[in-house]
Parts: sequence; structure tokens; C-alpha cells
Amino acid sequence: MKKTLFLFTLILMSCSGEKSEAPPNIVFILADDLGYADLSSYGSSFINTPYLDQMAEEGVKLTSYYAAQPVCSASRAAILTGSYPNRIGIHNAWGPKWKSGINYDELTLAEMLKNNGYKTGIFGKWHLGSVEKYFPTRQGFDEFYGILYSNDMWRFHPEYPDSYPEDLLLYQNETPIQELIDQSDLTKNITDESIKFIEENKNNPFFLYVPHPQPHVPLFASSDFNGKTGEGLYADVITEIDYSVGRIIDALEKNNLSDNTIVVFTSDNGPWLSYGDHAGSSGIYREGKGTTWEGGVRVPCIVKYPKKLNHRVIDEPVMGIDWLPTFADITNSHISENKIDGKNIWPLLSGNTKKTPHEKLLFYYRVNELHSIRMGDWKMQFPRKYRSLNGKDGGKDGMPVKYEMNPVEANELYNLINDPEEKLNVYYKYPEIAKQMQELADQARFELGDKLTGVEGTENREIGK
Ligand SMILES: [Ca+2]
Repeated sequence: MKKTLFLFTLILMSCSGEKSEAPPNIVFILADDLGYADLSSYGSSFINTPYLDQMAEEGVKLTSYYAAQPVCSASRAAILTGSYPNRIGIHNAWGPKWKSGINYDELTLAEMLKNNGYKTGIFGKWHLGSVEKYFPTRQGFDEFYGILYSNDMWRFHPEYPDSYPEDLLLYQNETPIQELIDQSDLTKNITDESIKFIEENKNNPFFLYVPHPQPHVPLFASSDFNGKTGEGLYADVITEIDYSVGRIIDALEKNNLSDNTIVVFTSDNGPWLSYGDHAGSSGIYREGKGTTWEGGVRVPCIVKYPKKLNHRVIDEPVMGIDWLPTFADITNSHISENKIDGKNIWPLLSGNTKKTPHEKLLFYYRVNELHSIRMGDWKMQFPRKYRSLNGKDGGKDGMPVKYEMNPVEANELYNLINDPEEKLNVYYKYPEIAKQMQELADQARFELGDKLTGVEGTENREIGK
């Protein structure tokens, strides 16, 4: 008996020894439609983002990080479930009348962390279900402050005001508290609420998700920023988002939480180029939002975690699907039995490996169409149509111009190291690479389907209805 008790005590001690380290907090800040080259640390020549630049200097700067899809709802679903959004039946950007959501059978990042004792809050734009049963508060978040869908889905839409008769409502948890007409203070208020959440939860682990509705059009900045950069409203808006990041980092420092908190900053997709002076920039990368050319999916991504991460720049390809398994590893949380696509990138972030865990990354778009695939340095583009300005100027002052539709007639192959702009199709020059990538694409089609080639997937799961 004594011996058993002794053993039991030993086991208990060893368990508690492993857990003596406080679990890290997670702060995930997501900009909406911010392009690759919209931060000074990612090449902007006229927007200054000192707080994000400092974060990139201290933490990990990812230069081949991808949004899972070049569109809001799908991209966010990937971050929150670790799956390609089409695996779980999620496509496109959802309008206010959309009745579906993330299936309750899927484990969200918020649920995973909540199950592990974290307090969870979302402050900003949800865009994964606008009926009550799919509100963020039903998907693992203890607190919600923000809007349910995009900030242009309102009756002031520049092109389709009649499509959005609903009021754009600001929610606190499950209750609408205000109709938004002027969105000027939204970034500031979201930041205030985020800081309040940090202070209220400083003594327990927390997951703070801050999906800013900006710089998605219509652009709004508060009076402290509007007109202040002299570089136009878009620059004002990004400057305010940068300042908001600075305030959140400052709040972590004031509460002695900075060291043990992972802060991620990224964007949900590339710039909405048809809005011209109200759109961001993808820099050298081709096209923007709504396409799977690099400009639509490659976005800035910075990770700061002073206790465990040294500064490094990583150019290996990773994607929004990777956060859930990565955070599961860092926080020792349980993931579900459901098959997911994301991989744990902690060994890459922390320098234990130099290689991405992904053999391939898939770029689906629209309703289950496989548009592109990346393998190592290579990107293959499949036949379909894509939108482009074809060299035309974008719109002015919040009014977009029309895109033209360009065809991709046959498979195209690009080497992203020699040709990051995806200008030189080398499909016929590298038949072995092309063959290998076609095989990977066929495997993806078999698993997840592809409307473009008429393949039904074998692994797709149902959206929540
Ligand atoms: Ca977006």
C-alpha cells in the first residue's frame, strides 16, 4: 500500500513538474484585405508601420505565408479549424442572409483552447455565420464584440446598395448594441475592448482574436488618424491598425504578459485592387484578392513570442491552416479526430528545422475549384478564368472599377524563386516537375474534389446547416 502511494505521488509530481510552466497566451490579429506590400517592413514605400516593423525585427517574419483562400469567409474558416475550407464545406464570402456556419462537428481553435482552460474573446469581424446558432459565442468564444460580416455589406455599398437592405449591426456577445453608420471609431473601439479583455484575463491563459474589419472597404479611420499621414486614407487606416497593434503589445507589457504571449499579425487575403486608391498593394506579386496568383494569397505574417522565439526570417511556404495544430502543440491542447490539413509549424518557427512540413499547398477558390498548387519553389496554375485590371487604373475614393476576366487556357508552371512575379511559364521546360505536381493535384482532387475538372471529392465534410 505504502509503495503504491509512493509511486502515485511520484507520478503526480512528474505531471505537475511538466505543467509548472504557465501556458502561453495567444493574440491573433488579422487585418482584412491587407496586401503583402502594405507594411514598411514588407516593402511599402509610403506607409509607415513602426509597431509591426518592430515586431518583425524582434520576432519571426514569414515571407511565404499564405491565406488559405483569397476571400474572407473561407480564409477565416481555415485559420479557425486547421482545414482547407472546402474540406469542411466552406466557400466564398458570406452575405448577411447566409444561413450556414462551421459544422458543430468541427473543433474550432477557440473551442480547442477553451477546452484547455483558456478564456477566449473575439473583437472585430466574424464572417463565419450570421444566424444565432453560428455566432462566435456558439463556436468557442466566451466574448464577442464586433460585426458578423463584411463592413461593406450595408445600404451604402458603392455598387449594390439594394443587395444589402439589412442594418450593419455592432454586436456585444449575442446582442446588437448599435447600428453602424459611421465606422470611424471601430478600429479604436475594437482595440479598447481587446485591451480590456487582456486586463480582465491577466491571471489566466487567454486567446484573444482581433480580426479588424479594416482595411476592407469602405475605409474608415478615427479622427486621430484620418488625413494625418498625407498619403491618403488607405495609409491612414493602416497607420491606425499599426498603432492598435502597438497598444495591444503595450498592454501585454504593462501586465507583465509580453514574454509568455504569442502575438501573430497577418491578413485574410491580398488587396482588393479594383478599389484603386482605397486598396492595398501586393508589391511585386501578381494580381490581388479574388485570385490565387501570389498577390491574392501571399500576405505578411509576423509572429512574436519573446520567451521562445528569436528573430528570424522564414521563406518556407506555410498557410493559415497551420495555426490550429501549431497552437495545439504549443499549448498542449487536444485536437479532434477529424482529419485536418494544417501542420504543426512550431519546429520551423523555432528554428528546429529549416523545412516546411508541407509537401504541397492547395489553392482552392470559388465553390471547390482547384486553381493552383505550390510544391517547394514551384507553383502550378490550372485552367480557369480569373479577374484582372489588365493594367487599367483602379477606382477612386471608394468607387471600384470593373475587372475583366482573363483565361488560363492550359496548365502553367512558375518557379517562384527565379520568377516570384509569375511571369514566365516554364511548363514545357520542366516536364518532370509538372508531372509530379499534376499527380499531387490529382490526389487533392480525389480527396477534396474539383469542380473545374468535374471530380467529386471523397473526403469533403458537410457545412453546418
Ligand atoms: Ca478579406
